[in-house]
Amino acid sequence: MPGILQKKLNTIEATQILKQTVFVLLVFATFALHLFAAQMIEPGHEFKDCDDCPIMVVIPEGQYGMGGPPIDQGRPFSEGELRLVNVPRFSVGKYEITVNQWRACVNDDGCQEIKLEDWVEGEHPVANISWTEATKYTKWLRQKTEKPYRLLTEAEWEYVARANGTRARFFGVKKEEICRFSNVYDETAEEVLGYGLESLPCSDGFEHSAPVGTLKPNQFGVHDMVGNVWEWVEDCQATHWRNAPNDSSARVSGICTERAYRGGSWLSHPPKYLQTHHRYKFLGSREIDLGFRVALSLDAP
Ligand SMILES: [Ca+2]
Ligand SMILES: [Ca+2]
Repeated sequence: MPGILQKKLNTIEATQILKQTVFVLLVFATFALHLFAAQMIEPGHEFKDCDDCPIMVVIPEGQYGMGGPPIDQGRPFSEGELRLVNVPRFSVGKYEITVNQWRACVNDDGCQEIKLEDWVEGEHPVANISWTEATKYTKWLRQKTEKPYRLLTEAEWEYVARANGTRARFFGVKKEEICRFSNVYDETAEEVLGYGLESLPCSDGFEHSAPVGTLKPNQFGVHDMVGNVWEWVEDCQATHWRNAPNDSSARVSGICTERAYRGGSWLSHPPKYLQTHHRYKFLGSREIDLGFRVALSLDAP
């Protein structure tokens, strides 16, 4: 009997040790998961959801005055007052969507072939695509990743372009230095293309579009917000900010056959750099210097 009792005691002790070990492992795993999740949403964190997917950057939450301050040169009179916008933490494409990324969508029958200009290579931003076609890409990305990828809203776009800057025109960068961050209609472009447009007083080295990420990123680690190609965003046409959402969501009322686009291009010269002025195009329009990038909310299911 004492032997059987001892065996039972040993079994109970072993079971308790096993339970304690499992408990400690579970606590450790939970802590590690929380730590990993926290790092995933840390501003500046980069990730991508598949091999062909765009690299995303986590953008910090914040609040800013959307629109041009009265002191901004070239500020349109019709723009109205600055409006306070609250932006939750979200993620945005580090680069514009490239031709190679578009081709991945074409190969999966999610997007249609596009006409490429002679100078365009695989890592150049895709252009010559309409707003409707850009949203087919985001639909393909949603199906591929099972995550709600989408275009940026106009408020998100401006928040990322400013990257904590207070000025809207050039987003606080001196025009003599804009070529360090942006592929614009610069001295190189005027020298090679000779369109007779007023060029910006600097040289970025590209007369057409440039491979994405060639120039320096902004304070949020995002490239080519200003220049390279203009970028389609979600919002519908409206004449002023009044009644626009202040939570950085898109305005989807108004004239929705016209959609907003932002940011300037390799073909943009100073008068087109009035960044806060509303610009809209018919959603079926295609331009050789108009592309897009994508966004993904972090609180999305
Ligand atoms: Ca240029
Ligand atoms: Ca751009």
